[in-house]
Amino acid sequence: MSTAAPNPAQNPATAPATATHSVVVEGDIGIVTVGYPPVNALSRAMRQAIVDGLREAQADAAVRAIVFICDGRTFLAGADITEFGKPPQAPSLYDVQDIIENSAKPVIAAIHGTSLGGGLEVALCCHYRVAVPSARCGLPEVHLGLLPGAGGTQRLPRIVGAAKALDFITGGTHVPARECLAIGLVDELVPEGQLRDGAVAFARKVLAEGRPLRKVRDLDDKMIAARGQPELFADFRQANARRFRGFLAPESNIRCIEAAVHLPFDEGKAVERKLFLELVGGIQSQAQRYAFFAERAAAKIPDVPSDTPIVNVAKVGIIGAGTMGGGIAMNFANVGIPCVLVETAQAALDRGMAVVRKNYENSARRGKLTAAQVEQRMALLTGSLDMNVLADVDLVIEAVFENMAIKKEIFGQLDRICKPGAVLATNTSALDVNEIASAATSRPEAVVGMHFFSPANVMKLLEVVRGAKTSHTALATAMQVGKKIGKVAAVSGVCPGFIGNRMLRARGEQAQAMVMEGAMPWDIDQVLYDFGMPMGPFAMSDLAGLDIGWSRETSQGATIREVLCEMDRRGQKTGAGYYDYDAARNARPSEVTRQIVLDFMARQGKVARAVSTEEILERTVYAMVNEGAKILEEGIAQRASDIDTVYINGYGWPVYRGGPMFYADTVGLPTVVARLQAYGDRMGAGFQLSPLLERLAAEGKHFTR
Ligand code: T1G
Repeated sequence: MSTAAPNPAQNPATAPATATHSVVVEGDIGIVTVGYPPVNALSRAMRQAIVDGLREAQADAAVRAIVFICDGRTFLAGADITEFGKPPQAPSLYDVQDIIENSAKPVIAAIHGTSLGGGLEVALCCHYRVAVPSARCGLPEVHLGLLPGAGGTQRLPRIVGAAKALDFITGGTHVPARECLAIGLVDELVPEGQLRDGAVAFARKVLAEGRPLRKVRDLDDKMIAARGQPELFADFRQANARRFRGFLAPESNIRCIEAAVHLPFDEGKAVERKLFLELVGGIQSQAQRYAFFAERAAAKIPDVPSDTPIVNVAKVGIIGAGTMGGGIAMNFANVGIPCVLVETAQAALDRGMAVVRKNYENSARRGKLTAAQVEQRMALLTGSLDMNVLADVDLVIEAVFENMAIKKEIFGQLDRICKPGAVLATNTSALDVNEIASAATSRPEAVVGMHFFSPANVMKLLEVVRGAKTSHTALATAMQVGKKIGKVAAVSGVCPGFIGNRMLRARGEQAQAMVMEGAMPWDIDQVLYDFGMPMGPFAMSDLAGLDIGWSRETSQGATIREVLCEMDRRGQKTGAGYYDYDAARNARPSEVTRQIVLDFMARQGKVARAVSTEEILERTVYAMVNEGAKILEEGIAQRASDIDTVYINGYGWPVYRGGPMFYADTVGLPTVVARLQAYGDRMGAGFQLSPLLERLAAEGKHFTR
């Protein structure tokens, strides 16, 4: 258990010291190649390498045009994020760009892998850009709580237009090369695997056709055109208000693009600089940069050697074709891995397959997939009622409903059917993985938890649950599979609710308790919504259905939830739960629920009191933090930043607050402890302050640094 998140900025050991450059002259073309593994981030060393390479080529009389290309698996992946917050060092990114843009010889950027952030901003200073079809370009700074601070907000709109730039920059997506060609960002696609030669041929064409030294900064046509559309920005703001809620960076990005439209280049760049500096020093960007590294750190398991053998997962089996099973299967079909779904009844299998097809067809209707891609994915999914079809799969994921006896029965069968070396995973969200593994008697080491979140084909998070006997191979395989299917995987030990649900329960207990003290469900939800959560616990319960695990036969009206269910107020699906819902499922506070709560309190002799917004926030969030600290000291989570990665990717925690543990550090652990102690008995009989939290607070330490 380490409290500190490994941050490369603080672990210079992870950052290689040097960057490389070379200049090769082929006829009258100078090829400048630079490298700074693993992703060619624009560190000081890399900036220097680019400057040295360019100067060398520019000084060579034989050279009439320059191809700028990167070594390794990608073009420049942007500024070196580990350098933020440190004193700037020369050459600056502006220096690099000036040498390129003001070159007397045309400079052609040759793009492969990803050209991102400052990397694309460097390419935008080149006079031309070519790419291989598999390349992607993007300005993802908004995901770091920033904006493209090296002229990207001024140059990109001049090429793609203001409207496209708004989507491109506030979306922060990695745009495929073909689309970049279509919007003019790339001038030509060269054959896959022939980037260098293709770029040299393009450079020769530029010389042969006497093409100009085209500076993007001088291209004003599209800016002038946009001046005639004042509604463009207002409409964009309105259309995206919900998506940008709580974030500071999107508005700053929009203001920069507005400046590009209305101001001369250098004045627009000054606006960009001012807004960039405001963001880079702010807590939101610090939180989002922390989340970036936390997500990458979560993939590392300190005691599992990096050369641990991994099972090559070429075929997957899924047991249960229900909502979870179907969603999980889609993840594998999406990356081309064949998947067989096993059910107990044909009707259930058909229903499950039909839901999967409907999901794909919905994506096709929204233009996310072609009809051919839908068929391609469906062709990878087969169904069976016979467990023996799992004899040749490399990985099985059991996704049946939460019943220990049934799961143990299944794992006993898998133990007999599956080939040696197969990984046996359970998607349980709460049951004891060690007990399930004990059923696979001959190979408990092959059992691991792979806890997906609903909808499993959409939610990013994968909690990989490490059992007491789980082997390094099974664990590392589950983590790698998670990355392959586009999930953010984090390791959890075995305990009720693992990391995420366990902390959620602590929050829920405080929420329920405060309802019995006078706060209404919608008061509590509003506080967490304003804090940045997509919805509060009561709205979430109404969405999931209040009758999960409830039955009229056993119901005793012992909780408000039971009373609501007895009245057939079971949530959105019945048009009423904690809230009342209109036909469009818009929620509004319910007088019925208010009366139920007041009656309930009266029956228990409780008197309602005013519960402040501050108390609601502190008791719910600090209870989670306290539980997170316990999870850390028990070794259930490897590091505090894993807990934050779980909450950001699986529970809608606003990334601009960095996660519960990072947030607690920003509030100050002494304050968290003092507030929890101040609430005293209100926290409930079972509430216990985490010794780790108390100790760190007393020592002036933090969870995440
Ligand atoms: N700076 C520093 N380290 C970086 C880095 C970066 N930009 N990008 C990646 N790394 C590290 C990462 O932490 C990991 O380290 C290793 O490289 C491999 O990364 C002025 C302000 C390029 C798509 O936002 O999106 O430019 O864990 O595991 O899955 O306007 O990395 O091994 O120790 O993610 O193959 C804008 C960020 C910066 C792109 C590759 N750029 N990177 O994905 O590998 S802000 C970005 C990525 C900027 C300018 C502004 C991805 C990738 P470690 P990885 P991957």
